[in-house]
Amino acid sequence: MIKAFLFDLDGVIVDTAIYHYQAWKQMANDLGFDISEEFNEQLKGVSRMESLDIILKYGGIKLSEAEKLSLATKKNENYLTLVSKMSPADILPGVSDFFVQVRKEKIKTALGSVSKNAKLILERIGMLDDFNIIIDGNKIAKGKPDPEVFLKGAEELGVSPKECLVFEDAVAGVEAAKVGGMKAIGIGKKEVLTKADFVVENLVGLNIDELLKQIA
Ligand code: B16
Ligand code: MG
Repeated sequence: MIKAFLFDLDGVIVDTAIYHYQAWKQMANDLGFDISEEFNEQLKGVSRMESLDIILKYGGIKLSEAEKLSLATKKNENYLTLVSKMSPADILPGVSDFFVQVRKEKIKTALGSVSKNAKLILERIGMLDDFNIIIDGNKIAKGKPDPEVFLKGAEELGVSPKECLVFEDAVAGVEAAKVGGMKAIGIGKKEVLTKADFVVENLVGLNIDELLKQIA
């Protein structure tokens, strides 16, 4: 029996991937190379420092830890400038209606994001109060596909992993949910999110009762 829904942030509630991409692209360009939007796909759900390592490897650049930290800080400043303009209008289609159902059905909710900026983004879009628990990059040591972020969410909500349903758009996120012993709804393409228990394009028109039947 599912008692709690655990939501990823980027790509499920809001689309911040485009801002992460713009800020990383700026950094890469400053270093003398470029990254494509396709390349950016593999950074979804991956932590800030891990993302930086992937980009630097791609650009064939080796740096000291101090230099890397300085680049990550600068990227984050640029990213924060971009997300500071976000508002409730940036909530992805179907999300608000879905949360009306979630409240009606009295399902517990947690946010499970590896972003250290998760709270700030929820504040910008006016959804801070929609989650009983927020697990973000400041509370975890390991990023997805490690299940830590979702297991902590379940623990703080007082439910077992098998009572949780995770909503994820990233391959690494679906993997994290499954490794944690949870069911996962993939948001995106079936061909990409192959390990999800059920895949939907987005949350538009999604009915909770029907969804739970699909994964029973
Ligand atoms: P920050 P999620 C993730 O959020 C993003 O998908 C990923 O691209 C980003 O690198 C990561 O957060 C860290 O974000 O730099 O803000 O700490 O998908 O887990 O909600
Ligand atoms: Mg995501």
